[in-house]
Amino acid sequence: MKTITKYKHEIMWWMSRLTIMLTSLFLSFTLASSAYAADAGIQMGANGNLIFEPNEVTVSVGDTVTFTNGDLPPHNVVFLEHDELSHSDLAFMSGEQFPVTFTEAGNYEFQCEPHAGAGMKGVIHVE
Ligand SMILES: [Cu+2]
Repeated sequence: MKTITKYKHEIMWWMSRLTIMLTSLFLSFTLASSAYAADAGIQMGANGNLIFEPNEVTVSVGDTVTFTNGDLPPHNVVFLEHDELSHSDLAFMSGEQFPVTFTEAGNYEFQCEPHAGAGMKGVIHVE
């Protein structure tokens, strides 16, 4: 009888440990996703149109804007007068991402080279 009681205590101990571990795991995911949400995302070729969606965003210095390849590839992102931020390599796969981090305030105009003529352009304001 005594051994069963001891066993129960051990199970309870492990279950409380498991609960704590799962809770902290859940919290770290929640915090990570909310930190990501503070930055911005732009889709390339959104909904089968040759556009950036949105084509104008405002972010803070230090923020990262992630370009995600959507429909009608290939697309790229070329910033006017900012080669260091550009991703001139074409993205062919839907879901491919180009993260771009802005360390200086300013207005950054960009375009998709194959589709600039179709109006696939945008601007990012960094404050
Ligand atoms: Cu394009």
